[in-house]
Amino acid sequence: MPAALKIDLITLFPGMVSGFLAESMIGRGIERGILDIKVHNLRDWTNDKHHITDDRPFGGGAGMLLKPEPLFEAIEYLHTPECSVIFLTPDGEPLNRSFSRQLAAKKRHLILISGHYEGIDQRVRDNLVDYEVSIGDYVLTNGTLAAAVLIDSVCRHVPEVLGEEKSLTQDSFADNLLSFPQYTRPAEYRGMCVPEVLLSGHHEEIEQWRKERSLEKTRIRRPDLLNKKEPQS
Ligand code: 6GU
Repeated sequence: MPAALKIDLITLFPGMVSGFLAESMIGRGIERGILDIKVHNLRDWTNDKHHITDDRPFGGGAGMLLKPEPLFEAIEYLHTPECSVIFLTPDGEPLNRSFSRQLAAKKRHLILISGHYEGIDQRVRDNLVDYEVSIGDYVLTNGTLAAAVLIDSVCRHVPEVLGEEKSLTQDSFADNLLSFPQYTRPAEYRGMCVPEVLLSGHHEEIEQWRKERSLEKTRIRRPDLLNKKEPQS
């Protein structure tokens, strides 16, 4: 059976994600053949002796840009008719749950490009890239960890990857509310007690308590979510 989702990541730093891809839900998804995730070194698509991938910007200025040739050749090699190409960049559109879910639901093949934080030649962006994505308002030294974040957030929406694990319906954000506090045994630890209501067995009261705690936390931390009509899912 073909994988539910195929992802090719092009990066200068493949070692940054090898541990991530071997562990936990993603690691199991790959092991079980549900995910087909390959990491490619951009240097493999250079043709010169020194395997140069970057150069100085025309017009001057600080920093180095990824050259167009290796990226064009890499993407042409990995391209399939159904693939979407995503460039991870701090000036991209902010990643959110809705976008991750859509990718998981609609796409069978993603090619991810991770660049220097200084950027890549605009011709790659204009001609090859379908989506430009950022994971937040801060700058990382390169996009490889951002690509790992995107992979993680998309793959957990692939139904076969989630498997027996917890349903996604109780996630933070599922109904535009942050999650309520949770406790497990022991009921008392070093004098710290679990809220009485959770031990009471009264399901309606428990639901009510959880809803109130969620609302309270959301009001304090993310009041912007309370004004949203539609849940992000
Ligand atoms: Cl996608 N790349 C880099 N280099 N920095 C980021 C980012 C991406 N998203 C937030 N910061």
